[in-house]
Amino acid sequence: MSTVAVVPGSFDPVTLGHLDVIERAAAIFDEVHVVVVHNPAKQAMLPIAQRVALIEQAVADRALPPSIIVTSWSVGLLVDYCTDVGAKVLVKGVRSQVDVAYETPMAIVNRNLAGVETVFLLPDPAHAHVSSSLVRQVASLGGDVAPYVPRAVAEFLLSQTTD
Ligand code: COD
Repeated sequence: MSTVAVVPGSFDPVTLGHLDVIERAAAIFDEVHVVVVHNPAKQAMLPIAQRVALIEQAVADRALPPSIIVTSWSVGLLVDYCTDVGAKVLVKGVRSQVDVAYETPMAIVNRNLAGVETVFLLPDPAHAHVSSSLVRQVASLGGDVAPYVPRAVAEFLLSQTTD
């Protein structure tokens, strides 16, 4: 039986830390759905469709496996998406105790709601300090975000500031 996992996030924008988690999830599971979800607690920078397009481009540029599917979800619970695609596992990256504290209640609720387990992956130390909010801040102040994001994202953000 093939194993399906969902890697959810705001991905606003996708970073090298996210890509590392996506790539490692793809090495463990047969099929990985990268799902862009609106996080109401965060002020969005990019439209959802743009975030999906940038992840698709980053995955293609890295020649990551075709078993990675990139999409978005805005209707109801994330576990409803998991049930729809037959995913029994959510994959989250945890960089710190703050991430663990944020993710643990959601993991318990998602298991209670639909029997979906959450697998936590520790970050690659090279990217453990990277977050989308850091990238948004550096980009908005005109700094170089290339060390933190896939090439497609760096080029897109540069094009936005030079338009
Ligand atoms: N290295 C490793 N992992 C990282 C890194 C990095 N450098 N940066 C981020 N991550 C991880 C995060 O810890 C997170 O697991 C994931 O990547 C996505 O991060 P973000 O910042 O893009 O996305 P978030 O944290 O804003 O996304 C939160 C979700 C929208 C996924 C979350 O709120 C969620 O699961 N919502 C579900 C809504 C729902 O159904 N709720 C009811 C039941 S709980």
